[in-house]
Amino acid sequence: MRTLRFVLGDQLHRRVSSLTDLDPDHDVVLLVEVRAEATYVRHHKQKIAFLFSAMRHFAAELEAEGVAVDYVRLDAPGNTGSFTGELERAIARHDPARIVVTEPGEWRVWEMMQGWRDAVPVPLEIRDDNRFLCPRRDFATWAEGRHSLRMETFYRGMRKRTGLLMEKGEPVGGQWNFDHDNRKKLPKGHVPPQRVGFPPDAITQEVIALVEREFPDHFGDTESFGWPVTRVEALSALKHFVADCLPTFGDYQDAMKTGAPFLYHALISPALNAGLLTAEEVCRAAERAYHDGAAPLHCVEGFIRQILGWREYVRGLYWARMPAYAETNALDAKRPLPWFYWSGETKLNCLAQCIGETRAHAYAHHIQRLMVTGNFALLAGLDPAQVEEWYLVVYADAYEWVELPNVHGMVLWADGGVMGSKPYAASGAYINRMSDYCGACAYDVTAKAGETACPFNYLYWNFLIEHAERLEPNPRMAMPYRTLARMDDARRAEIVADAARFLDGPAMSPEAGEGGHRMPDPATPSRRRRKASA
Ligand code: FAD
Ligand code: DLZ
Ligand code: SF4
Repeated sequence: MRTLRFVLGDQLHRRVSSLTDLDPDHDVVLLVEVRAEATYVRHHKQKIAFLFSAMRHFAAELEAEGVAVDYVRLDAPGNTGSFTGELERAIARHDPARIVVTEPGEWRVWEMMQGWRDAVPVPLEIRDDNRFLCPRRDFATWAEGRHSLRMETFYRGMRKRTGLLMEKGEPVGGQWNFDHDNRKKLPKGHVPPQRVGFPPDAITQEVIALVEREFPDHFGDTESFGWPVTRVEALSALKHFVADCLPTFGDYQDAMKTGAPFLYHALISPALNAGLLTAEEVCRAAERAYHDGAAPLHCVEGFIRQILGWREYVRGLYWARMPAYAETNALDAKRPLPWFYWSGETKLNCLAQCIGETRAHAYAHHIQRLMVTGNFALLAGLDPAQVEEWYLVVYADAYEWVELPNVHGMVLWADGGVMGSKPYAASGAYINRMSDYCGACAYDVTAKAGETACPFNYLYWNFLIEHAERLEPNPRMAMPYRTLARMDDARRAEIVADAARFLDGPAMSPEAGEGGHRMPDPATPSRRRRKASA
């Protein structure tokens, strides 16, 4: 019996559930490069190049094993440009008795797959994605009946379930969370480690040329491409991180430094999200470093929490709450995304730095995403759908299952508190404490009012004033609202006037400016992701 095994571009693991019972003598593995997936948002060029290269390498590895692979390139004659079209063509070519696929990461593809049940003439089996540590249904059971879903509670359950950093049923070191030991500012003159990159081989060079030719108007540059594109490279990236960065990871997890985009971060999210690594093996590698005395507990626990906690949690939350989750707008934010999010051309140096690095590397680390581009979007009241689309476009690791909860919930508080008990709003003081950006900025981070004051400062208080009805009763917001209550009417009026001047001024224009980056009209965002592109 011939089975057609359809592997999506972010499922590139030899033991992914759709391949576990692969019969090399009869089965065919299908991989397809399709225009619809590359353009449902205008992904960063490095993301498309990374994925196409990883897909081509994965196909070559399967073929080397003796597996029959049907690989459809983007420019292959007759390529219909969609998953559904390519599946139909492959059925006609191979006449399989059944189709096996692993559930997709994104809701819009899940909806598309449901349509396949009626559209294709052979039985279709959709299997659970075994690359995650918490199956969707287990998360759904945990989430049932809860309004707010706190990560910390979920994380402790996952520690018990996996035994990671556990000893006789108790957390190693007597504590679940060592966050108070983390998050230091980088000392002056500190030199971060040299990071290992993976220069493009012939396959990657070929896909970079393809991407530059086929998607010239997409965001981002390809010159600095250095992502691991095979499992061997991804394991080598993990090894480098564990040896050279994990022992310091926690300490400088939140620090930001001009010209040092990667610091002590793992740089594994594109590989992890595409299947080149599994969450389990990454967490076990970090745990082993602790037991071998190669990395301290606060760094190892901090790192494992990101993957076993945050990553599994956002994925569970996405599937438990979609599609309604994406539709809420608790703070009624409506302002269009300013053009500088694409061009990086802004006088706010922190934003210019983070956006510039994002364009160059398809990467920004967590605090840049949360406390710079995210914090600004929250304080400026940017439209959640436009901000979410931006985050889905710009990073090599972006897929809706992980982007949406982080942006909609954690950053914009558009879910009204399902994910976080309060918005992560901060003034310029936070950015100044955790980075060296302010020293080179046109604005004065210590000034509170007027044209030269750091916009984060008055936007922060303006945000609290604007959303007082909603946020003031929240006990976790009591401290800032007490400070606000001490401000007299004249000071409040000054804050509101400064914010209006800035938000209604030319700096916030959504229109493409002179010398901007080549991006098509931002006012007509590419097709919104939840619509199936069959
Ligand atoms: P490290 O900082 O070294 O962390 C290790 C790993 O932990 C990451 O590789 C990642 O797998 C996991 N992780 C850490 N934080 C999170 C989190 N909040 N959610 C899920 N996983 C996490 N991550 C994505 O993979 N794709 C996204 O599209 C994405 N969008 C984000 C948007 C916003 C607004 C924010 C605040 C965070 C987002 N993240 C996203 C999470 C996080 O920023 C990235 O996973 C991380 O920066 C990737 O770099 P790294 O591998 O060097 O991570
Ligand atoms: C992101 C992406 C891109 C750019 N291109 C392809 C592709 O050509 N073929 C493919 O199989 N997958 C691609 N992907 C990943 C899919 O978008 C991903 O599988 C779905 O979003 C589900 O997570
Ligand atoms: Fe950003 Fe304000 Fe610092 Fe400038 S002064 S870098 S705008 S936080």
